[in-house]
Amino acid sequence: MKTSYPITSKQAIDLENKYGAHNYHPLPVVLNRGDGVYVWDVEDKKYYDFLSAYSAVNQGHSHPKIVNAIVQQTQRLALTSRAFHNDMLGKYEKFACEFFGFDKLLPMNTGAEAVETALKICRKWAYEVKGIEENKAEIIVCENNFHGRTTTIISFSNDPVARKNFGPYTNGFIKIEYNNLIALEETLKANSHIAGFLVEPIQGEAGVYVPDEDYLLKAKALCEKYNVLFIADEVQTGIARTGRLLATCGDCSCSDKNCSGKPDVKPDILILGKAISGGVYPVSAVLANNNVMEVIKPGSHGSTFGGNPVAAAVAMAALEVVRDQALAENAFELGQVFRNELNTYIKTSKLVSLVRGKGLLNAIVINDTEDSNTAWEICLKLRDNGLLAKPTHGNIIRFAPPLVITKEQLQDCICIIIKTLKAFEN
Ligand code: IF1
Repeated sequence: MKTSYPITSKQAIDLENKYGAHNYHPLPVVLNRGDGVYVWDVEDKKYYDFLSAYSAVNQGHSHPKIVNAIVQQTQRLALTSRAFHNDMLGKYEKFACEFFGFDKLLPMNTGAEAVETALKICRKWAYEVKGIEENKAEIIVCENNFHGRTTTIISFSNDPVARKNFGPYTNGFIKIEYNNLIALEETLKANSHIAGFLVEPIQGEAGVYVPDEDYLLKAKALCEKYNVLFIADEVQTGIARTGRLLATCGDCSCSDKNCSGKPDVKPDILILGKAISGGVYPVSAVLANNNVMEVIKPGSHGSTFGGNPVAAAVAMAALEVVRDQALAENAFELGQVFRNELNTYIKTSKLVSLVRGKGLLNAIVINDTEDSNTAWEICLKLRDNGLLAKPTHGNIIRFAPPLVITKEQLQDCICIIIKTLKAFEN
């Protein structure tokens, strides 16, 4: 059967409805082309992409350097499995370790796999290095977390839709309030079996919830005090999205010429996904220093596709783009422009109660109940006006454009957003 026939939006949506599992509720728009900050639908209407595939396309759609890397490498050698060496993996591991300041990298494919990998490493470290009695290790996680969709990860989610009827669940997790250092210390003090603390530097799915300024730093200090691994899930916040190379980075080179570019709050285990590939291919990674990563031995973990030569080539190109195009600095500066302009509008608005975020990971909160569909209605109007964004919960809209966006393009987008919001004021 021919698969390259032209198709209307309606036909494409009908096909997905009939033949696809109904695990999503997408905005009704059917895309078939992308370039930089823009995407086009099948009727050739052009949009600004303000989701960036949940921050996977930080480098912009079809970045020529990344596309070139995937094409060249795929033509030469695509997959060997880890039963044999390939000539790209070691180069990539060295590049990424130096880029982020760690001793070792373990390559996987998706964010959830990388989170699972981090949890396994953490438990193994607890038994073999910290000396916790076997099968007794506990990992502290936060309420309203989002770390992926596997059985173990949803076991410690408190989203009823993500969890319900997928039990029995995996044991060994203790949930505490996010951004609450007292709860963290009390839990660490009360329990001698704690192996690690898994945290998102900013909670994305929870609605771009930014913790207090010193939260991560103090949480890391508490982990050190109690000999517990600090595990940062930077799948969404990492790779320049929040105006730093990592959201756990302290000083950015944009504001301080002497900035080392190294994270201030250095995680014991760093989890990366999404934009480490520039969105052209699933690539994820777990980074740690030798004292932690050396618990992993042949046979204890792996993946058919993890560390394949295409992933290695793509990830190196994607990270080079972040560095060479100064995407962290651009996200830092334009993020401030975005929040300033929206704050000016919000002062006069009854509809929008606040804007929050860091760099170009931002969200507005609509003055309505969580189960309302106002945010959805606004996103449909934004679409009509040429900008694609997606609600998280009924009253929050996330705004996360590709980081290659220019100031002029951003100003244009701010106009679209404010014009659209004004139409909902009454
Ligand atoms: C979906 C949100 C974003 C993540 C963090 C691990 C993963 C994710 C911090 C897993 C994935 C996604 C997946 C996406 C929705 C989404 C999301 F709305 F849920 F919060 F990005 F904003 N850690 N996040 O954010 O990575 O296995 O998907 O590669 O459709 O489920 P994955």
